[in-house]
Amino acid sequence: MTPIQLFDAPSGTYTYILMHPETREAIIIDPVEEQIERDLDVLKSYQLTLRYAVETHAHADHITSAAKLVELTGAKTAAPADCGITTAAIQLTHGDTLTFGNETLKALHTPGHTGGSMCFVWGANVFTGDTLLINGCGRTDFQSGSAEALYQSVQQHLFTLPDATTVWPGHDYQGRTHSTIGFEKQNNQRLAGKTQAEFVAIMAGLNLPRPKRIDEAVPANLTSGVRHDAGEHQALTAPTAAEGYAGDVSCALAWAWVQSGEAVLVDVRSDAEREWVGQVPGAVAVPFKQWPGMVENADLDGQLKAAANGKKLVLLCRSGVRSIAVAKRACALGLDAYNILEGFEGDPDTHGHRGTRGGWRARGLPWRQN
Ligand SMILES: N[C@@H](CCC(=O)N[C@@H](CS)C(=O)NCC(=O)O)C(=O)O
Ligand SMILES: [Fe+2]
Repeated sequence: MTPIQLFDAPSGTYTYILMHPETREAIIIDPVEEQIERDLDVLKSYQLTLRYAVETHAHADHITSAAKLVELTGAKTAAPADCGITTAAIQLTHGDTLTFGNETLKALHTPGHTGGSMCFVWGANVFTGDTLLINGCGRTDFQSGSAEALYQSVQQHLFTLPDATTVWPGHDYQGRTHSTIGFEKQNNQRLAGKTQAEFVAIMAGLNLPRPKRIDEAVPANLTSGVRHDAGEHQALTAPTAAEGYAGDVSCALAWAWVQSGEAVLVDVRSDAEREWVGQVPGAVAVPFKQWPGMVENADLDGQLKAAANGKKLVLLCRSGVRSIAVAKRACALGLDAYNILEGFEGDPDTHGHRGTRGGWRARGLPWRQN
């Protein structure tokens, strides 16, 4: 059993197609938007029926073709449950399996490169995404990444696989294609023989540049590759200046900042609104009521400072009124606070179609209902 390994040169990304020869059922892992014609040709030439388009994580460097692939092939999207890919039909948790013909792909939750990242085991193969690369590993400096978590994921879930297991990485930037667990255990310069503290120090010293496409890629990948830059309000334009606070940002830019670890999203709606209308995964709740005295309130000040923890704040309410009041207060406290335009539901007076135009929810950004 060997996967078909395909390469996207501009992003250095590997895509894998796995098949069960008798039934011709197949799975694709980490497909790339620009390579959809190539991937459809491969599926056709091997007469494969695609069952699942699977992501190892919400990528920061390229856009997935998963949504388009499933539309064209009838497959289902599957993604790690903790990645916030709200459109994925199957939300994978640790130990879950996907079946194609008589074959099984098993998901391992391996946080570190991102909080939700997964690796997938297929017989004597492991698809390591950006958790373990050949003589390297994924960076841990954005998207809820953690060097400590990555070290533990590798030690607990990857270096415990048989030494002969073939490692198929999510990327390689130097032309290498695959490795083995035994070889990486012995030779990986970041991980072999390193203590957790040594590994954390190595990762802290990398100082890698931001991926060029991160602001465009992450929001799109959270909806399986459906772009958010098509609509008039959705472009990832720079914040616009505002009086009394740091500025106004679109929902898409706010989410891009949250995903890249630059900003914390604070939801200032009431507990009831969040519970009944819906909420944003990972948001910090700081309910704010517009009654006299509420703005200058030690409790509110403390919660805002704690939420920011040195990062930018992006403030969300229903339609963008309360969030401005709180942004002003946060900036008066010395924080770097932005208002999210249109809020969670959009403004019915501005757009006339409440819930269908404008607002976090209508724009397809991640949210969930209790
Ligand atoms: N230069 C690339 C970014 C490459 C990058 O940051 N790759 C991530 C994976 S999404 C990584 O973990 N790289 C590890 C490394 O370079 O050591 C771009 O702009 O897209
Ligand atoms: Fe990545």
